[in-house]
Amino acid sequence: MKRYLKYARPYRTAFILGPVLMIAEVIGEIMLPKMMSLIINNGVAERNSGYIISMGLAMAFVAALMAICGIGAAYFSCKASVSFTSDLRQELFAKVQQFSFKNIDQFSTGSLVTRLTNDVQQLQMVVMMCLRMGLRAPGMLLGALFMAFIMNARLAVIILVVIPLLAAAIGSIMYLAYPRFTVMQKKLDAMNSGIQEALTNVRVVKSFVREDFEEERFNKANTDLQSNSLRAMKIVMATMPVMMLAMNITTLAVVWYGGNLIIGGSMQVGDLTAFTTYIVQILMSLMILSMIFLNFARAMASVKRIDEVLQAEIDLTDDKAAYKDLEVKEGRVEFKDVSFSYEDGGAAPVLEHISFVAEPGQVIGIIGSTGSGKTSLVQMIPRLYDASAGQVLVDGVDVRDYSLHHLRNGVGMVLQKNVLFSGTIEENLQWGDENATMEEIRAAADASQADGFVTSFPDGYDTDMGQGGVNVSGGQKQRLCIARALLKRPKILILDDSTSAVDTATEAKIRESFNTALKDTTKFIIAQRISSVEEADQILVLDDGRIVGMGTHQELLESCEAYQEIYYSQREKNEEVSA
Ligand code: DCP
Ligand code: MG
Repeated sequence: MKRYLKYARPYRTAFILGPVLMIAEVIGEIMLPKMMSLIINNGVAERNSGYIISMGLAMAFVAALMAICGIGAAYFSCKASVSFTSDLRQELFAKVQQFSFKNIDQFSTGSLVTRLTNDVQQLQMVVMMCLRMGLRAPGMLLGALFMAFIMNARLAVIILVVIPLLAAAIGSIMYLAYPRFTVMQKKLDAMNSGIQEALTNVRVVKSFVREDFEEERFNKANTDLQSNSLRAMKIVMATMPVMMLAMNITTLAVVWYGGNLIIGGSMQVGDLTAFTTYIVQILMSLMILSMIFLNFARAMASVKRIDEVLQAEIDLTDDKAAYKDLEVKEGRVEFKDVSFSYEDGGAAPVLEHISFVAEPGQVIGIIGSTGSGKTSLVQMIPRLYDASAGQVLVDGVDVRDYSLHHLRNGVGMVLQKNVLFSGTIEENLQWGDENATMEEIRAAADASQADGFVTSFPDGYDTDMGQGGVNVSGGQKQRLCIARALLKRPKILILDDSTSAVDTATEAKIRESFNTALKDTTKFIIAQRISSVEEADQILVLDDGRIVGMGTHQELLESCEAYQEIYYSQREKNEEVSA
């Protein structure tokens, strides 16, 4: 709870004013029935019209004050809760942005979306409710109880019997509701994840004609959420009628007993009217309290989920970096007996005993069958993941000793599964360098063989990209992604299968321009085709997480069996094609 005070602090005025004004309203609410009983007893019964008018005016004044305080209280409570949760959401978003790849693997995107929206919303609702009702309900309860006892202690005893019964009922309702709300939020997660996946990949769904399947899957998640919501709501629903029943029975008992007292002459009529109002107020405040508790139970389930995000330990930070100001200058990369696995101490390592050196300006080709660990290997250079054992050095310094900012600025990476963002092509390329001039942008696009097709578009660099870059071809998208990485002018450039959708002739041109435009940059090129890495200064051949061959194309052809296999299988295919 303490953690959340931080978000409340900037809005403390609203947080205090809301409940304070509310208390003023409650005092008025308690005074009114008493004033009413005075009118009946002293004005109506005594036929004193002067008294009725003056007391009536006083009541109107109190009512007007109450209205003003009520509006103020509602405004400040609303402002406090909305601002509070908006800050919280901002902080959550910032936290998720800091997440390492490993953290992201742990939460599903759908779950994160639910946590940042629905769960925060639940919390906002309960904060608002607490501010508006949290003091009002107990205040009214105590005030009305006090007044009732002053008026007629014997009659008030009836209430004392009802309260513990109701309290027990509310307690058990909360006890039952909390776990059900927790399950409900989980189901909401599942449904959101389903929507997320199906919508982002709607094209794949369509191409496999899996709409019915997806609909069925969604239907399942949706009905699951429906039944679990009903299960939770059923309990909430029960609260209201139970409270109403208690209220009616108590009122009945009071009127019956109080009526007898009036007939016996030991109570005035006006007192009984006031008394029944107090009874209603007491039971109402109990009802409101039970609602608050219920929503509290629900919000607690949400707070726990929000907490999981806020408390998630970011396993990849630069807190312990020894050289925070160091920037990547040369681009020399060295792996020293590096092993890696995605789960700590879990399954068999994905990479084992990797050692090699890439000198500045060199081209390093990486080749190997799918799943051999190529992507995993290069991801350790910009610290998207950390090595489980051994060291990755850039310019002779452990990557963990750089600040993440400087390290990643020095490394340009085109991910295997890359996307463009909504916005123009120019804006997308400016991700690499937000201050890039048009000439620089064109130069980068030229090097990645993108300038040609971009200028052929009617809007050129102002062409709007669909989300994820859907309105360009796969090969065009890859070339734009390369241009974006080039604009960073990185010391180390990593292309993870980034030209797989580009024809060999264009790919050769891209490689050629690298030799002139990026002479000093160390380039890692992951590829499936031998032709993509043939001219590399050094080729690493990966197999099942181990380096099974290292050297130039010629050396490997002579010595490395795995490389020969790939080479001859691809040559045969090429011959088949040309034949
Ligand atoms: N792996 C994993 N968790 C991830 C990513 C991968 O457990 N988040 C596993 C799957 C593979 C192994 O790691 O068995 C190596 O995966 P890579 O992505 O490194 O493999 P490649 O990049 O070599 O494969 P491809 O050529 O298909 O891109
Ligand atoms: Mg890969």
